[in-house]
Amino acid sequence: MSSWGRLAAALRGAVRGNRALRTAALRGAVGPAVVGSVLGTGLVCYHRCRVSQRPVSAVFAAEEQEAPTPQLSPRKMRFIQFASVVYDQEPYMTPRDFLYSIMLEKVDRKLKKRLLTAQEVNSMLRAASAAQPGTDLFRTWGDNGLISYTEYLFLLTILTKPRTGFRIAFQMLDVDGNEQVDKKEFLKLKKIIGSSKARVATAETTEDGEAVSTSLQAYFFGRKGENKLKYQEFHRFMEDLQAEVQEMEFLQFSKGMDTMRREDFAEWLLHYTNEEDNEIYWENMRKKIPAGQSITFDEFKAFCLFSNNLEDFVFSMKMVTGANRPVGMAQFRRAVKIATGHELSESVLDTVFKLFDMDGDNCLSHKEFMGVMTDRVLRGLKVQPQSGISGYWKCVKRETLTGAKEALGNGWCPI
Ligand SMILES: [Ca+2]
Ligand SMILES: [Ca+2]
Repeated sequence: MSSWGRLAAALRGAVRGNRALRTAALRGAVGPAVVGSVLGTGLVCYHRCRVSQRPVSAVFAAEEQEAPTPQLSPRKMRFIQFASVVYDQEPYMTPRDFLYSIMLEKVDRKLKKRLLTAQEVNSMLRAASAAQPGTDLFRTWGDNGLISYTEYLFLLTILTKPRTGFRIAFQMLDVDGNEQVDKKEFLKLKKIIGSSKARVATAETTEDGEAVSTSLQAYFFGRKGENKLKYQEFHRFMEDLQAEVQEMEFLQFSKGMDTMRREDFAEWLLHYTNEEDNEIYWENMRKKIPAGQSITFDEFKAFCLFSNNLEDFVFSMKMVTGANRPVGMAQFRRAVKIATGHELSESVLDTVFKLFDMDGDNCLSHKEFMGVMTDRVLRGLKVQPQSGISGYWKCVKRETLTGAKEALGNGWCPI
């Protein structure tokens, strides 16, 4: 196995390792403090809603009491932590909650979850069915919308997938292969990535009716669920969502300005990495990166596109170097171009190289770069994945690789 082949293996190991670490860290952080804490509020509420089916008012009154240990995945705990509304005893995220869950490590909730009436939900669904596509869709919806847990999982996967996976994702949704997805097919995906049998049973009873029950369903299929979703619309939705989150992250780190300084970009790069390790990177930055240079939104977007294509990058890197050695900036640039079809700007490349080059040889080894990038890419996915969701994307990936293999012919070497 060549160096970059090992890198791919290491990358997979690192992702697993990081996930395990994160999961452990999350458990450590929330475990003792869960009851009576902000997160505990949601957990206790959710758990009791599900288990005892008691009225929500009684649940909220009982928030401070001890609760049995809930059997919830870390990702579900994260969903409940950020979800700010409850309808029919189920917690939901608003579109604003979803964006916050991507951008923020945790939410410091000062208010209780809002209990929605049927009338309020109807008005949200009406608004969602009339919404126009765009890169401000979720921000326009704000708190005026409902996102279910399974949709949250679905949206998270969209954020970190390369665009080559969009077509396959659509085809998997389009069960009967008629080039459009209807509401019934969309709900099947929800069952695929749903967390448990109990959850699926609930979904069936509440969602098999004619009407739509969440903002995404209303947006894709209309208020009565009668519309069909075409690939073009699906692709646009995925692109817009990626762009919307990128724009918000850019504005967060540029402090609302049109460009971000190179140190802001470095801060964004290191945002989701292990804090204990970061001081050495800041030291690198202080020593090597000149002040007064900035990065535009387009340069930032190109880097985001690249970070969603890391596996393709590893593959193209292997083709570019073909040997067991760290890579210089020129080779790195070329591999990025092959993997994404786009160039990274000089400022972005230079920042990446100077920040992550730990041994000062002006090259990046896989250890120097990929360890940090895998953390970076995981973003809101930093908890252990659902088996359903990873199974779905594993299938998407397998199909992508099969296509790549056909395209590359004999030159193919699996990573
Ligand atoms: Ca279909
Ligand atoms: Ca180096």
